[in-house]
Amino acid sequence: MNDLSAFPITAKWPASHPDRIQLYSLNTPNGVKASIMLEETGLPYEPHLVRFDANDQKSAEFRSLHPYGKIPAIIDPNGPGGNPLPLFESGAILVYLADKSGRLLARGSAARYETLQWLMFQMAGIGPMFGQVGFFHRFAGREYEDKRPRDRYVAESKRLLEVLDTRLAGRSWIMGDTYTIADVATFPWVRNLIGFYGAGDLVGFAEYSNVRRVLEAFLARSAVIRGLEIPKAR
Ligand SMILES: N[C@@H](CCC(=O)N[C@@H](CS)C(=O)NCC(=O)O)C(=O)O
Repeated sequence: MNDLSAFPITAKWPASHPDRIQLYSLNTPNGVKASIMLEETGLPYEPHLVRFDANDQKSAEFRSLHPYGKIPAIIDPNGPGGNPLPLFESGAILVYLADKSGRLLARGSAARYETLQWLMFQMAGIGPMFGQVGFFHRFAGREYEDKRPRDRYVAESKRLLEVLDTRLAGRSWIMGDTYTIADVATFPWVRNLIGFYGAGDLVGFAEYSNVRRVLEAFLARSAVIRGLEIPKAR
């Protein structure tokens, strides 16, 4: 029997299945990276909804697991050495789940590091830049008269999309024939940019035909279809 009571987050989000990976998340582009990965791997998990409309992410219980107060975060009751492993940052979670399951990330070969390179490209480039486009185009920043901040993030996002489009030319996925955690990290953000943020025209999305093609293939995967709805705000 796994005991997770040492983790204060379990007081606010009790574990009904403490033997399973505990996922604390919401179905945002960073959140769904974790749920899609869990669905892809088939690892047993229990999702917990972190409501932004209730500021759950800022609660003391949540910040006991993630001091920055951002989703996603997990606890694996059976981490390395059989000890519970708490983890935040979606990139770290993807690498951990890939290693635990033996899926979606090569071991001990150049392909591993190339996959991590593209994962970092998402974490450090695509996520932050697309996110700022969202702020300045869709959320509070859209009221700002000065459009230079928005234009800067749009220009950076176009650079990133150009790089991604070139990479995907003649490839099924970022790593070629193999679907990896780099795809799981990247395509929820592309979907969000043109969907929820409504920035498709702004970034000239129609020009990036390879990105469009691979996004479509990604969104057709059954694990992706399920993961995009977990955990959904009710
Ligand atoms: N680098 C972090 C970013 C996480 C992040 O920005 N999460 C957003 C949702 S997509 C969040 O929790 N926002 C709530 C807040 O900032 O209060 C990761 O990839 O896990």
